[in-house]
Amino acid sequence: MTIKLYYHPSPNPAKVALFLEEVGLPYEVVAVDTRKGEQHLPAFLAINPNAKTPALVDGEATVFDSTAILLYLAEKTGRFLPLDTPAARAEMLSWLMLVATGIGPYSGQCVHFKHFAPEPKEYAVNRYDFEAWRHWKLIDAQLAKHPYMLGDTYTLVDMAVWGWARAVPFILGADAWARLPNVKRLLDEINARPAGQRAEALKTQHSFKAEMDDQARQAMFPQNARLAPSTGATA
Ligand SMILES: N[C@@H](CCC(=O)N[C@@H](CS)C(=O)NCC(=O)O)C(=O)O
Repeated sequence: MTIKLYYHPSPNPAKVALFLEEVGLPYEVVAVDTRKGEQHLPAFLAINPNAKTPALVDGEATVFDSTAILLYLAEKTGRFLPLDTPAARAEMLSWLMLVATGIGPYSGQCVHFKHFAPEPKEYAVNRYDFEAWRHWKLIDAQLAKHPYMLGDTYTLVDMAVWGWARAVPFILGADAWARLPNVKRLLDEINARPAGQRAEALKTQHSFKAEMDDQARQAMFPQNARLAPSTGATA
């Protein structure tokens, strides 16, 4: 049975698309248009109760959360993992979780407050910009030591970084690459790989809503319903 990838052209689903393309496993893309609220449909919640993309169904196995999916696919295929030693595995898990719990959430909140939140937001922008930069500088320093996150070999951790690296100018600002040259190097290298190009092309093969209008804000920022209309956040 063909693997189904529940996908939106965003950082977390992109990581998984890249892995699938790298290993050449056949898969079918199921578009989940989060700006139309499709992540909240009962059929999707049965696959991912967290109402976020990506999720993956592989026969009897259902996996949600991009990091869980990367590990699932790496273990299933035996590909893009480091050496099977306690030390190498410990290093892999540490960096993979730093991307999952640091890069992803802080970059996501940085984007939210810079680009989508109503004023006043100076405190939040300052915190999340600071924390996003702090995490990205850790990744850049790691990539300054060797070509890939875990050394000389391209692994699932690099794919996890790639998913978010594509969005760095939107997260940190147009001039961010001058301060993150090693992240940029990895991004360019993966973008040039055939699998990177196929993963990137997925967004052009399915139609997704681009406007961040009332419907999109209600679907993606449901917390705003609790705010008074005068804040401007509910529109
Ligand atoms: N920890 C989750 C986060 C997933 C996530 O935030 N996905 C975003 C796209 S990158 C999404 O589906 N957002 C829609 C929403 O928040 O309603 C993962 O790594 O998969």
